[in-house]
Amino acid sequence: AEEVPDDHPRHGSLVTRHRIEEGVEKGITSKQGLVAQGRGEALDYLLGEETVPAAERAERTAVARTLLADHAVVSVNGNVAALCPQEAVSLAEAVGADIEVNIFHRTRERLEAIAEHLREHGADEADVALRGLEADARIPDLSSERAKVDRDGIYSADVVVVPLEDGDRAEALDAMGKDEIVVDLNPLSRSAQTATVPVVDNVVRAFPRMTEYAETLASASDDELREIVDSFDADEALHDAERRIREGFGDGDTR
Ligand code: PTJ
Repeated sequence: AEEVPDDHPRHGSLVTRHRIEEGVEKGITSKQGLVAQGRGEALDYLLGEETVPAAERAERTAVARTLLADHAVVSVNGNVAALCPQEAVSLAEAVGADIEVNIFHRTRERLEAIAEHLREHGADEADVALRGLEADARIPDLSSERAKVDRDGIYSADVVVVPLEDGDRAEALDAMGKDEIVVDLNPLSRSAQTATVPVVDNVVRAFPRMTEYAETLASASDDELREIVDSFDADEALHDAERRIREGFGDGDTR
């Protein structure tokens, strides 16, 4: 990839963009993934490209909920695999979750390319089950290809971490009674609105921070974890994030 100068004012955003481009070239990311990335970038710009306090609270809560889970799965699509494969593996390992490749624009080649990319980024050495290739179960009442899941993975999980989700699957997983941790820069998206814990942050910042929380909360008791989960207010977190985005346009507050 082209070099991005370290002192470029939009360094982070350009590096991320290159990763997505490379993802498309390697057959990991779908072309629609480029469009999703553009939408995400615009929102991230308005958020100041930083983890806002509401997202920090959500990330800590998300980790507490995941540590309490019987069976948690981190769902990985073509964008997440290109942007932060290693960070996805580290998070799954830190919270004791599986990783499942689950994609909207589904082809066998892309599923395998993503799985291989994850293996190259630590999924092999880590104590993490890599799922999604069996596709021996279906999420009920969901017509998209994302309905195809592993019986021992997303199908039987009680908590699913879903970054860059599409709204239909978020609603279908919710209807199955699962708790969903959605990482999405758009607080108005149906997936963020459906989430048990909506994390309005860029996945490249959210995953490493969640892994840090997993380390600090590793010794917490179940009661302490439950207290964190119970005191979280999803609507408030969404409102706070939305307010930050409005402030990004400069109406009212000066930043
Ligand atoms: O790999 P596939 O086939 O599963 O396809 C993945 C995409 C992302 C293309 C597919 O799920 C899709 O079309 O998603 P949407 O409906 O475009 O939704 C993506 C959401 O993620 C939007 O609300 C974006 O603002 C948001 N988003 C984009 N990039 C990031 C992000 N959120 C967090 N971190 C990002 N880096």
